[in-house]
Amino acid sequence: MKVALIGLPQSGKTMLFRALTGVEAGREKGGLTMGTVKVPDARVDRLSTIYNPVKTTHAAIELVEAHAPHRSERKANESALDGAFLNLVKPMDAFLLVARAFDEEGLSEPAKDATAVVDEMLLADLMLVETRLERDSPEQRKGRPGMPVEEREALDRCKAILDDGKLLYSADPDLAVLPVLRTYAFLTARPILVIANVAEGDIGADPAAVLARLGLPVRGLPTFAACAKVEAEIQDLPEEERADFRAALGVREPVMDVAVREVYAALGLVSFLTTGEDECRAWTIRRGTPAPRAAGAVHTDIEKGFIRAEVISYDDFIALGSEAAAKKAGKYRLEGRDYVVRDGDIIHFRFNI
Ligand SMILES: Nc1nc2c(ncn2[C@@H]2O[C@H](COP(=O)(O)OP(=O)(O)O)[C@@H](O)[C@H]2O)c(=O)[nH]1
Ligand SMILES: [Mg+2]
Repeated sequence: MKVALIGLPQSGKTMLFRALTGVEAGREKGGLTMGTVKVPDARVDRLSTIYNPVKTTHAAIELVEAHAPHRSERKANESALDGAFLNLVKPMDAFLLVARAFDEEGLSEPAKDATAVVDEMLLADLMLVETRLERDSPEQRKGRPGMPVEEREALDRCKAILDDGKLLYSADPDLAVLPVLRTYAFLTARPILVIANVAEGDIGADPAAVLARLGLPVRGLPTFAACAKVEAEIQDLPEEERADFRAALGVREPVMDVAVREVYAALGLVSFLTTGEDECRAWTIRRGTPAPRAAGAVHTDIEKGFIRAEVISYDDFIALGSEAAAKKAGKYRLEGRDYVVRDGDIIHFRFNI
């Protein structure tokens, strides 16, 4: 999964990148800063203490900071999202929109800033739809065949939603993932989560009250508050000291946990687990993924040569204490190609190459 940090310049994207990845500077690639967010999962930690494997690997989300042009580099009336930026964020699965809210009372305008960015995204989508529909008009086609009917209908529906000022994903999440629309890579067809980057003084406060004071949420988008600076500083501490610091400062939940949970929820993601003496690991898949495709997350050879999945749910495994005990209790299942993998399944794939 790929998630992009977006937002106006100076909103705290780089600071939040540090807070979410724990690294000072990500890898630079084509105008993007890239890093990984470790998906917190107590189940992996617990399995690791049981199997004592050589390696323990959490699921990971790829995080990218997309540098929009700096405010001072933009001319008046110029879009906050230029063409280069739009192309860079096309491969993303979801967006974390950072809104600056850490200035003295009244100086930050997070609701206005977030709305401005979302409106730019909506406008970019609308322009794309209109261009494509225009090109498909009989006058422009001059006898050449038009686009397939279902594509045309999907685009008409997109146009109606965007004309109405609504985001594609919020208005119709099923339409947003239609295969005929995939090549368009509409920005608003992907979930947008807003993070209000609040001041230190707001850390311990009631989140609902803080958001209400800031005029958030906007456009019904899922929104949470975090202080990127403090969370980044906490990441610099040794792991065993972090919880105490968070408690002392009143941080209710690390921004990493909140962000990962929200991204998982928005994208319908679940994790399955693999165990062994070599490695205990969590893997991310979309809810509803059948066993062979889940195997493909581990290795394409396992998907190709898939025979069966040996499955124990994590809860059964922990309750019964061992694989042998789970087998004896009938909680060890052999599943075929049609089996839909569930969150927390511990799986051994049987395959031949
Ligand atoms: N007080 C405070 N300052 C912050 C916070 N987050 C970012 N900043 C400062 O705001 C400026 C812009 O932050 P940066 O992360 O570079 O923003 P970006 O342009 O969106 O990547 C920097 O000087 C940061 O130190 C925060 O939570 N609190
Ligand atoms: Mg930055």
